[in-house]
Amino acid sequence: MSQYVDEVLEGLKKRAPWETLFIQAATEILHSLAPVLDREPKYKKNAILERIVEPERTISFRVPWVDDKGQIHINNGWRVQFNSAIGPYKGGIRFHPNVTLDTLKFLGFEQTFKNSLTGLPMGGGKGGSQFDPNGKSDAEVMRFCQSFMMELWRHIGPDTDVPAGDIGVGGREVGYLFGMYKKLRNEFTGVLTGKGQYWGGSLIRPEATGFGIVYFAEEVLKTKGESMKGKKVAISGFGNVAWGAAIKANDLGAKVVTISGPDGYIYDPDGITGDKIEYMEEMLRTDRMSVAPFAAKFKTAQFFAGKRPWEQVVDVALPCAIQNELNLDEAKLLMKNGTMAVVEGSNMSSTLEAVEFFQANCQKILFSPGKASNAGGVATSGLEMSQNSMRLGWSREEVDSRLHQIMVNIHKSCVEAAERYGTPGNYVNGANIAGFIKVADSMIDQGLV
Ligand code: 2IT
Repeated sequence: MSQYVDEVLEGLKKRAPWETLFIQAATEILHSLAPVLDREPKYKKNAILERIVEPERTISFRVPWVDDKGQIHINNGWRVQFNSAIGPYKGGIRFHPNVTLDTLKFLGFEQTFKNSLTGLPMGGGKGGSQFDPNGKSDAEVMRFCQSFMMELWRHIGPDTDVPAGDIGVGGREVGYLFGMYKKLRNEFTGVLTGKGQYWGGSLIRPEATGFGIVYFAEEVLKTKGESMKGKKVAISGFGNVAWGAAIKANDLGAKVVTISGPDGYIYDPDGITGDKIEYMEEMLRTDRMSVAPFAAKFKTAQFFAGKRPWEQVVDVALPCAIQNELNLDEAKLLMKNGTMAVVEGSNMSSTLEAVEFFQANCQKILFSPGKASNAGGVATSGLEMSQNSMRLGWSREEVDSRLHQIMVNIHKSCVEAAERYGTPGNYVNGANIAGFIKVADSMIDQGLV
């Protein structure tokens, strides 16, 4: 069956050889599926691989906006509606200067499997723009978001496609997007998640991705009779995901010694706690490109310019910044330094070579792919959708306990699927297989559409 996998991958490379991120994501996922395809001929017979790698719909639009000086700018806007076999399209919107359609295809494809793993009825989608919110005024961000929604509104809806935040899209942006949707549609619905707490947002949604990563890491460590307590932890990034992970790692008694930005990383042997975590939010608001100010403010912290935190000797590594932020050399170094677990927080944090290395060494270093360990964010978005549909809101404790249970369940699904298909301890295979089966069987049930 690996021949079927190779044929489909070759087809993708031929159609769009420039889509390197999407091809990377597809290669990792499809390679994991070979044992399932061997056992179940129905997937090849129904051309499931050819169908699942093709987004159901891709919307591409112009986003014109005016800056504070009156100058006109044009950006691209996209929404990739990847797969709706198990629920409405669901996934974030990313505003980042490097975003291309390739980025959003990789993210939408990953999202399809991730959302399936949550056990909630959500299909996969992703959207975004190369608009760079860094250095823009609130008014400029508002005008951009409004212009973006002036096209997107006709393609989304609470039962069709429910976007949320991602890199560069937080509470402020979701607010501006929601406001314009509501005005155009004249409807107050749960069309976006990550909303403000007074207008339909779920408690814990801001923390959820980071909390979920650490809940997952705890489950991963448990398989070796270990826990987060007393562990030295390297986190990369300093945005929403890194922030939530740092809070929960501290809660569980671990010591967070690094965070990072595009300019380098911070090492703080005293641990990043309390007001240092609060300061991460302030830095993000000021300049998304730089963590250097952290070392100027906190005397125990050191700044390593142009470096990544994976050179530090730590027990647990949580990459929480962006795709391909951990390469093969760094994977080898982490293992050499005795790191017990690498639990991805960003989507596709590790390069394909690094993932293959981790898979080959999964008895020596535990490795979890983002689509499993960062699924707590979208899972809590799913809980926000449920609360919106019921027109009521759950307490922090209720949402947090559901989130925790979902992460425990995802971990269990990954472990069981990896064992069932002959690769125990391989969370990459486990996540891809468990996510795939639900989507693929639903596609078969619903016929060729
Ligand atoms: O990558 C992700 O899972 C997200 N950006 C969250 C998506 C969501 O719909 O909450």
